[in-house]
Amino acid sequence: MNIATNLRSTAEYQAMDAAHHWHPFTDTAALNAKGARVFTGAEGVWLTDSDGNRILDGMAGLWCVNIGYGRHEVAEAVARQMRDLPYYNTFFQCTHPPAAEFAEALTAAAPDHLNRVFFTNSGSESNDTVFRLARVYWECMDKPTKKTFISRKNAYHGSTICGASLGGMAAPHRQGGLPMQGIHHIGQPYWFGEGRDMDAEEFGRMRARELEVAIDWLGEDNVAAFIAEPVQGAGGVIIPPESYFPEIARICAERNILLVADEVICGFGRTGNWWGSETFGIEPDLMPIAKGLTSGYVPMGGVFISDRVAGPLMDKAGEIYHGYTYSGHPAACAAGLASLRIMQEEQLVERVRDRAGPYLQQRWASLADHPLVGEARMVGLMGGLEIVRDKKTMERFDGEAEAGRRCRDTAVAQHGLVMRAVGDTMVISPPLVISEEECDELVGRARKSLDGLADELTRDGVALD
Ligand code: PXG
Repeated sequence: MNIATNLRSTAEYQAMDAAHHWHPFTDTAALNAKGARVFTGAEGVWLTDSDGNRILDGMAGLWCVNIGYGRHEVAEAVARQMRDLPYYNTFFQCTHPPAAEFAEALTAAAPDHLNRVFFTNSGSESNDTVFRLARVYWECMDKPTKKTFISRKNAYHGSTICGASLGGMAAPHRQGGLPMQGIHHIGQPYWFGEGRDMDAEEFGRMRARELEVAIDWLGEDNVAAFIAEPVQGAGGVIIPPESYFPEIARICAERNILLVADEVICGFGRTGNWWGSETFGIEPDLMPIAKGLTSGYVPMGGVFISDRVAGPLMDKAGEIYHGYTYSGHPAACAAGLASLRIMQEEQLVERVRDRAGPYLQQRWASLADHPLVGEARMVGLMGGLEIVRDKKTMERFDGEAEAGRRCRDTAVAQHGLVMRAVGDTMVISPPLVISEEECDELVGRARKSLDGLADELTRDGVALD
């Protein structure tokens, strides 16, 4: 609680913000008409807003505060680093202790074949880096025509031009003439949304085989890589059927296509293993990371580079003309190291795998008996819940009912719970430190939010079944 440090009223912050702050992914006019929610402090899984409300953060910020809020070890590590060496670059054959130590510690925690890490400042920059490195790799392999990336519809890979183009969401592509050239999208393994008339495993194999069809169509000599989130996060916590990734891995290997696992959300314990790639049994050639890398305390991203890719790059590429002023920023590395140590010392990943994950999964699954819920799914500590109008037919509400948006708003305003709405899919991704009691709170509040949604829809004359 640090209300005391609030120097101004909620209304004053909202007014300043409305006048001068342009928000990401926001309808600015709509936001300014009502004013932003002002957050002032946080501890563990609990946020405090400027009116003194305590809100359970079911989203770990934006899928990132894996160690939870209020870990002073991180603040102290960053402060110490800022006093010793607040900045130096890692260009021009220079390094510094936090970059070297963090690179070593991270690659020790990564799968065995990933022994190098390039640092960025965000997940988007990580994916831009992947796009460039993969193409340079194929140039080194004397296959310079291998340039196209295959991605998936409804994927999220960031907001730079390349990241937004790799992403497969229709709305961002409608603005500003995206996607850029050289990217092809195939279908996603979203069984509840798109495959319920089929056996889930059969559907998973079918969607994976779209990759083979796309490679044939584009020509194997033109395809550089396939990129996928192990579990699509922003797309609605889409957990692929078990059949999906083995088939993807087979196709990438047979067709000589790099496999990129975008672990920006799934990395650092989210799926109950250190890496989503482990959960789904794949060995990516490049692995972008961010978010849980520093638990969001300081902005940072990175790309793990496999031995397969690093070898030819080192042997043949010479200088690769790619890097960011803040690649390996000392304060970010210090934050990352401190966060990683907390995860390791407190065995947070094992905790998610063995205790918190199974506990919340079972509690979350209990929501499936709610009249508005078509499916409640979860892996590790990331969950999705499908709101439906008719539980028997799984028919959804039409978009105008705005069921997801209403549920989210009710959750935060009436029941003190942050959930995300992806259309009519509610998603959660709480800090990995969430206790069993807090899991109960989360699910209890989610249920009340669903009840509130039902009342609101009835009141507004939306037909329920
Ligand atoms: N890849 C994945 C898989 C992501 O989830 C990015 C890349 C881009 O990271 P940066 O750090 O550039 O934002 C992300 C980010 C949402 C939401 O509403 C999700 C993200 C970002 C913002 C909002 O679910 N994921």
